[in-house]
Amino acid sequence: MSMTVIHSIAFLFLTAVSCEVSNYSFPENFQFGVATASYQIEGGWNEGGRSESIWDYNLHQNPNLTDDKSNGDIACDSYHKWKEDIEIVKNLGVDFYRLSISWSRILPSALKGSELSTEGVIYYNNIIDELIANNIVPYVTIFHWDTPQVLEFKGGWLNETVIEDYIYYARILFELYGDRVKHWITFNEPHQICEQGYATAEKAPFKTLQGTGDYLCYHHVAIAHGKIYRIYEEEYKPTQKGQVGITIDCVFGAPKTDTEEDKQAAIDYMEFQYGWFAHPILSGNYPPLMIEKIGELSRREGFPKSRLPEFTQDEIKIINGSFDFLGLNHYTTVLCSYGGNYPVPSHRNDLGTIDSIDPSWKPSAADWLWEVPWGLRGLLVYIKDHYNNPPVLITENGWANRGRYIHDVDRINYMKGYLSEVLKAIYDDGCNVIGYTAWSLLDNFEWTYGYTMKFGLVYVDFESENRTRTPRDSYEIYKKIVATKSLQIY
Ligand code: GBH
Repeated sequence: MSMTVIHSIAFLFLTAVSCEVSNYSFPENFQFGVATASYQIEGGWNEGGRSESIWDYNLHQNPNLTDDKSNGDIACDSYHKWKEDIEIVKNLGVDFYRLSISWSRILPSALKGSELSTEGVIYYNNIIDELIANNIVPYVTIFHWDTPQVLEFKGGWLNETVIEDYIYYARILFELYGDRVKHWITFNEPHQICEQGYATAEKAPFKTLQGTGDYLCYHHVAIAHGKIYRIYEEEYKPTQKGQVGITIDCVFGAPKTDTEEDKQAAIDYMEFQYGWFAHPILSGNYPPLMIEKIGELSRREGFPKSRLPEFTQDEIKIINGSFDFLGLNHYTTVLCSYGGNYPVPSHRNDLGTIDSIDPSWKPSAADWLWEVPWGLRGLLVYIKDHYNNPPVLITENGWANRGRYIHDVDRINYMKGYLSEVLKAIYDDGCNVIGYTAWSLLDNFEWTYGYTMKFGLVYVDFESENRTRTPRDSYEIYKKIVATKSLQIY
């Protein structure tokens, strides 16, 4: 027997026995895709007149912000290798490619009214044309965390004038690319933009305004989202006929035990961690529980009014129902109970629960990611039950490891397990799930983990000047899943 045969048998065995997969097939119109984000893959940080984003600026100032003292100056070098990337997407056979656009590459001066960068415009134009020529539908995220630093100098998402700057930028994208791009995602993960960016300082711009800056940030993000949704609906949709959604991430919260107290803790968790973002868009305002609790705590802390801002009636009208599909990024689950010792004020203190994990859950290389496939089903059912079964597009899901790890059995098992739960949610629970996106196409700049954390279906050698790409086993397996719309691939 040759080595390759022995290897394939071992590989088959490992992937076949380790999890039970669903017998259902994905619906005919179910869409499969793969995702990346501009700062994480592009590099070319100052090419074609691009200005610094908050990530460039902060990491240039302080390399110690990342585990490996790295930054996205070169990353996967997709600024030069975009054609090769699209070839890899094409061979994967997916229906769509979710990419994001770098604001400061399109508008180096960023402010409303500022000039376009011709080279930046051409870069994305080429990508969009090449995708379409290869029968891959482009799904474009307008904002994936890379605020132009110019805007951050005036307060970033804490200053309401950013709403008009964002609208100016998004309109330009509709004008430039809307003839060919029919799927727009306004924001990626407002939770991380606002909580990690302005409260816990885990992401750029690394601010620590706990329990205030986070709420103000999302208030502006929600208004910007609602306004641009209505602008598209009125001015572009009649001719361009596309769809606009937002991507909200959620770590599912389940009760730690089946006591009434823990069950209530999990309900509070979901309202504060998901409802904070989803409720305004799906139901018109912040969850009543948040309004009440944060109002009460703010008064006790001596604030003259609630730290959670209030929407006007007009804003509520604009934001309520501002989606054609609901993007969902989901990776993991936690168990909830009351307690915890948090700074006052802070969002976590407002919530008042503590997260734990079940020791039987399989850990990934990332300290926040455990394999808990049933959590995805629980979350999909939660969304269906609380928000009238909206069309949900899973815009990210994936597994972290370290090193080259081409035979990534862990990632394959994770993907099959989570996709099985998607099938159960669709057929057994009646959830309206319209598609699934693997994060990520390539190993890339994983924010403060730098290049130490790998999410790619494709390994990238960051030591090589060429940033050589090598598909992992998970790439081949996902390809089969996509081609057969089934998990029974052996
Ligand atoms: C996504 O965010 C991003 O959209 C993407 O850019 C990124 O590369 C990918 O995931 C992989 O990380 O327990 O307080 O540490 C994932 C969002 C990040 C949400 C980690 C939960 C843990 C919070 N998740 N976070 S904490």
